[in-house]
Amino acid sequence: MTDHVRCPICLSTVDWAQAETVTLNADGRPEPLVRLPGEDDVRWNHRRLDAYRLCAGGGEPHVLPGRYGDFGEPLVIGVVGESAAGKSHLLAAMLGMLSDVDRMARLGLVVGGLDLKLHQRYLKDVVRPFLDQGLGLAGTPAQPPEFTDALWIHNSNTGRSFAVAFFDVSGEWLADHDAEVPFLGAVSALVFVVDPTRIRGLTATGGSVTGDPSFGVVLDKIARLRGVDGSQFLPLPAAVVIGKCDLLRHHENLVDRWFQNASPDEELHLATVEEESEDAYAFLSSRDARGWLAPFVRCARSTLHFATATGHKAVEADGVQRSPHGSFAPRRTLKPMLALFAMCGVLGPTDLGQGAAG
Ligand SMILES: Nc1nc2c(ncn2[C@@H]2O[C@H](COP(=O)(O)OP(=O)(O)O)[C@@H](O)[C@H]2O)c(=O)[nH]1
Ligand SMILES: [Mg+2]
Ligand SMILES: [Zn+2]
Repeated sequence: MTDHVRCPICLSTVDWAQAETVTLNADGRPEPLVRLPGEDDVRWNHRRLDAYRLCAGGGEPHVLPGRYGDFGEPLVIGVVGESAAGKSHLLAAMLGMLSDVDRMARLGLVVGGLDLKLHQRYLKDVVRPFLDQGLGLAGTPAQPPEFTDALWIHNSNTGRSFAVAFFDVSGEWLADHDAEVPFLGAVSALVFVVDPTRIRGLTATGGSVTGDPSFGVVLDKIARLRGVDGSQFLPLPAAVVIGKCDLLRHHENLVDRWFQNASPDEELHLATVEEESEDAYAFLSSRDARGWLAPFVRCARSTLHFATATGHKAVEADGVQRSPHGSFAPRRTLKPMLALFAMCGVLGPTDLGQGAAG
């Protein structure tokens, strides 16, 4: 157990052993949860299933998942990109893949919810309607970043467990609240989502040639926060994902080859990450989209990927986005997350490429 855990909501350090155990009442307010005299482990553990830990670090008291600090320094993964880049759909697809017990087992991983209520609600309200019923996700409200989901991940090859929290940041919020994104001070790794529809000339004649402004905002802020604004590299792993690749396929050889003969098992095979990164780098450079390479250039360790969260364009009826085929079919969304896991130590170096052999 770590002594102190950095709260990603307010950035204060929480003395984990001392942090008060609470539950949330019907109004969402924290109420202390105390062990009754003589209460045995079975009952106490049961009552603690939905428990949180209180962070009294300043401002409104807020809570962290009950086991957030139980496994060493938690991993905080943020998803960055301008509004409508495809962050929420990509994250939902990634978390859907991480809930695939069989695939995870082939990597030696056991994955579960850290905050069980939040995890179940996210799967039920977001991931399943998206993957099973083909319902698009509503736009992320412009509000401070919140935990989208928090997972407990155990690697049975290394015997290590991790708490992993995911943050989905509203693009509008980031643009207007430059100074108010505290979770960046606690972030351990980032997923940068490149939206090809914003790159001039790729899917339409309009678009930008200078890159996604939110990338620069986040990179500069992290450089400041870490006190490394003078150095060349940021000590932060990053996966840069060229999303919405369904809109690019069939025109672009460098993209197509990653979707053509790739079986679902190939996604578990990390040995191709370097080659995919080279192709994605070559693709963006050759299409005057070097601006989107900023995270790759500035982060000390980074990978580049091609992915599609929906597999095809959604159709809109009565204000609701639906899949024309009844379900969305994400492709290559797991690999960027696995690459990040490898960079963060969740997957050991010996896990790289192991899935393909299983
Ligand atoms: N064609 C296509 N559209 C996508 C994909 N992912 C997201 N979109 C669309 O892009 C829009 C914005 O997606 P969203 O995830 O809400 O973006 P966010 O604001 O970055 O969270 C929505 O209309 C989605 O249907 C994809 O993989 N392919
Ligand atoms: Mg969103
Ligand atoms: Zn806090």
